[in-house]
Amino acid sequence: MSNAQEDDPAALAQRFPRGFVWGFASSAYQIEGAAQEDGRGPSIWDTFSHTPGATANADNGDVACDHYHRYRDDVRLMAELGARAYRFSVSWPRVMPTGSGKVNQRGLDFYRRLVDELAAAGVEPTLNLFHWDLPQALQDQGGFSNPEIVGRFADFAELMASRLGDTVTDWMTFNEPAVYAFLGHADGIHAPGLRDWPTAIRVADNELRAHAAAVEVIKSLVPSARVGVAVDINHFAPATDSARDQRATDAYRATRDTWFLDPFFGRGYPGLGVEEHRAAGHLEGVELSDPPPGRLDYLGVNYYRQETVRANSDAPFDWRVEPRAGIELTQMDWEVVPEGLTAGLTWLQHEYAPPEIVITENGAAYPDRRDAGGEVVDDDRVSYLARHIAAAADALAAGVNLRGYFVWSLLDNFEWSLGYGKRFGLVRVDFDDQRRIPKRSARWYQRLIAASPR
Ligand code: GBH
Repeated sequence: MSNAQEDDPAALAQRFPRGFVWGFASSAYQIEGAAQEDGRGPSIWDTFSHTPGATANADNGDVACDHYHRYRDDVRLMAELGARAYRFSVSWPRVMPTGSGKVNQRGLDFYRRLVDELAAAGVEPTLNLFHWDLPQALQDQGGFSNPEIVGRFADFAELMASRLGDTVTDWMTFNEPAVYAFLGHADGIHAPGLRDWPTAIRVADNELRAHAAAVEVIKSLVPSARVGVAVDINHFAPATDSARDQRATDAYRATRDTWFLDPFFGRGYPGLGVEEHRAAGHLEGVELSDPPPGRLDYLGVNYYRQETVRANSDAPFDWRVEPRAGIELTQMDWEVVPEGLTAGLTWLQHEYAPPEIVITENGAAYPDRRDAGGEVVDDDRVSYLARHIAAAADALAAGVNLRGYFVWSLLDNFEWSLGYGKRFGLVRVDFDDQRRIPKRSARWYQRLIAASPR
């Protein structure tokens, strides 16, 4: 599919204000590799990805994109593509091998080198503290289901803020706390691989408390810091207009998205979500009290797709998400619905009025093709990005206070349980020799950024 926005990213760029932040996003375990180097301790993702059957093809992050050794080249590449910002996460067990107590200076040195390199290249860092790779030693004490994690997380935030606060202004506490809590502790398809709803609810609660504590720590040590959190917001659509499917869709949102958003904005847990989780038995043995809000300077939004929700029955928590017949899908079988991004952003603006919103992830996996000349032809990705960036411009035009857009991702990388088969990069990585090859989409994004008003 081709239209003007794809052919002319420069015109699309004009729909964004001066100073709009264009960036790339990544996370530590998905790209760094060097899993046993320079004193790094094991994380729950090391344990999980080495568990037979846990990941596709038994893939793991031992080597990944070898970014730990190649970060200079990767920063140079981003600078060449014109990136104004780079969102990365810190591997907690690289800087604190057992998650508390002893600090690993060599691990800290890596992040110092990385942010210095970014500064020299004119790329603004956004440092995310937690993208799911909890130190295994903390998991051995219950991980995020143990309330003591709140203090441990605050100590980790203090370490990073005190060491890097002179260079890093933009901070994030958590990436997708719902994915971490629910996929990791109820569905069992992410580390630590548990299947117990009351545990997942406790994990979510402690994430919210740890977020609030970390915000205070970062702000006290780095007064100029701007602190945010990234939630994953898909566009929910009931499969039919039946009351049942509508009810399931509302319950899904309340038990998942607003389960975090309401507390973040000081409203406590949503009533409908509490009712639904309780009716489903998810709160057995859990004493729920509303967590304190964390003062957010911006809300990060990760948007990928529409989820079509169909009720299986009238029983609580009994629905399924499956693609609508005939709809355009990515390689993940995710429904491509760019208007869902506009709708989600305008909803967040009206419902919660965060000081600012940043799209902290958006992107797509496709089976990229190399043509005879060696170019990686990923027109599907170009089309996906063009339409979603246009949808972001629509949100701006509708009054959303949108400040930036981070594409997921710079590099093809370790897509968690799905391993290396799903490629989200604008830059191809040949995992045999670690060669980086900018795809057509990287050149398209480069033209967009170059044309956007500084
Ligand atoms: C975001 O997750 C993440 O922040 C990022 O790390 C990730 O790479 C990116 O999006 C793309 O997925 O089929 O059982 O393995 C979005 C939530 C979590 C959805 C992993 C897909 C795979 C579930 N994603 N999930 S499974």
